Amino acid sequence: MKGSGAPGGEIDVARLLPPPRRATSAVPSVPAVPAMRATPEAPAERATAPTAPGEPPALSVIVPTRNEALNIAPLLRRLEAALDGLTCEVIFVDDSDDETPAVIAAVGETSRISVRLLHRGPLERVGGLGGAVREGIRMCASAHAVVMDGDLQHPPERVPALLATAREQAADVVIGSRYIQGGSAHGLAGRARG
Ligand SMILES: Nc1nc2c(ncn2[C@@H]2O[C@H](COP(=O)(O)OP(=O)(O)OP(=O)(O)O)[C@@H](O)[C@H]2O)c(=O)[nH]1
Ligand SMILES: [Mg+2]
Repeated sequence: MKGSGAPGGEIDVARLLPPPRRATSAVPSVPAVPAMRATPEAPAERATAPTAPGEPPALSVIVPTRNEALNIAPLLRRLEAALDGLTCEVIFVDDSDDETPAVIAAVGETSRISVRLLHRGPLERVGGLGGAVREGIRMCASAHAVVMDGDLQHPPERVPALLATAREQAADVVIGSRYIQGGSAHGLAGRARG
């Protein structure tokens, strides 16, 4: 989707990131949240709904977004339904030039899921999509993170199965693939792409 008008990012240093941690199947205690300066490497985060103090969420969902305004509400609705009963945070790492960050903030206000937003301005978009995923992983409060696209090509309904596999097998990485038994390319662009 294309749009216009770059929304400004209000800087809130009170809601900055936990230190990077290696994902394991064990759920760690909550680390103290250090103060960090906003830099192009670690931009300040705007949180629409803070992660509850105390226990970390069971799952962090990282969604890189670039001009996905129309997809945010359906994505969050489907995640809410799919992850019902699970403590969860959704971290949007957004490099949009359209109204996507404003939509994330608005939808996040009423979401059952804790919604966190890191909007990167035009000069902060280190590494593009890959850099956004890396930032999202750095931000995770949970020991388990799932990365999914914001354009509804990755079905939120599959997330619980990914988490269950990670837990059951103590796996470091679990992937969904169209090539495994029962896999499907439904909704994806090209037959040849993985
Ligand atoms: N933060 C961030 N997100 C991006 C960037 N480029 C793409 N994205 C997001 O990353 C996800 C995947 O991007 P797509 O362009 O759909 O990539 P794709 O699924 O491989 O390609 P298509 O098959 O054409 O959909 C989507 O949620 C995009 O909004 C970027 O530069 N920064
Ligand atoms: Mg896509």
